[in-house]
Amino acid sequence: MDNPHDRTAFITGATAGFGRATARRLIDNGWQVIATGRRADRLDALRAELGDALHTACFDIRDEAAMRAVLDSLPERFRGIDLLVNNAGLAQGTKPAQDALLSDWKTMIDTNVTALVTLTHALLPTLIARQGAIINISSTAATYPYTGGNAYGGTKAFVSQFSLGLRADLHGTGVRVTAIEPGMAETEFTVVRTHGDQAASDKLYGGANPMTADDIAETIFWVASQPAHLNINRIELMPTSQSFAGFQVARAG
Ligand code: NDP
Ligand code: 8X3
Repeated sequence: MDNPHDRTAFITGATAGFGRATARRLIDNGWQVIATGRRADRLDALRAELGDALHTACFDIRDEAAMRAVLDSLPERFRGIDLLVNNAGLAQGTKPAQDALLSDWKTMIDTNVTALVTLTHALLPTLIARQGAIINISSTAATYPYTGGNAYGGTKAFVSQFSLGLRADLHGTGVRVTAIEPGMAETEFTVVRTHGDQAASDKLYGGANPMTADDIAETIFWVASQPAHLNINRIELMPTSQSFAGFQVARAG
């Protein structure tokens, strides 16, 4: 965006990880931010840290009525949203499909897909009116399957393809859309994925020298800082320590 001053970003999932780091990065660079999440204490701490440029909204993003109430009650100063960062999301479970919990799959679909499209749909009129931008946080899991990735990868494939579909539909409106597809990054993501099992969480990314939340915030900030004539369609990024494996082969005998 040409002039970051007086620009407003709506960031979902700003109580931790990528979303919180992005709120800091944008406000440091003159933006106003609406920060959301379920943990009120985290939002209060962020407000105390970042001051008046931050507006907080505490709600479960799966709760459509709560989401709409938040949008309807935004202070006047925060109503002109120029950037939607659809970041709130999670993985739950690491087991193969046949051992996975259906409840985990439903939680991921409700959060990563249904809530994301609901919020996007609600904010499209504002974003079109302001020729704004949407940055959707997808994952390398959208493209590269791995054992235990099942429904999580499916939700992120949706996010990446939905981003491209939005690009097509918003053609000519001036609204830009980007999917950011990170690989392993150190946040609370793995603790959530393992349902709070710290030892199991440590094993997932332990010793891997993963990316940081600031790496992703920097990427989001870079995308949001491009001039209006330039749309970054998608960015895939990984730690240097992560790359690709071959196909599995189950051999007879
Ligand atoms: P964190 O667990 O650190 O942060 C997740 C954020 O999402 C939190 O602020 C959390 O807030 C919010 N959130 C989750 N569920 C809900 C909900 N039901 N309602 C409202 N907010 C919710 O993870 P990351 O920062 O790593 O994850 C951010 C995004 O990046 C996710 O979409 C994730 O899938 C994606 N991603 C992560 C990667 C990684 O390796 N870390 C790699 C690729 C993509 P609260 O709990 O307070 O509600
Ligand atoms: C998170 C990255 O590789 O753990 O989206 O699925 S991965």
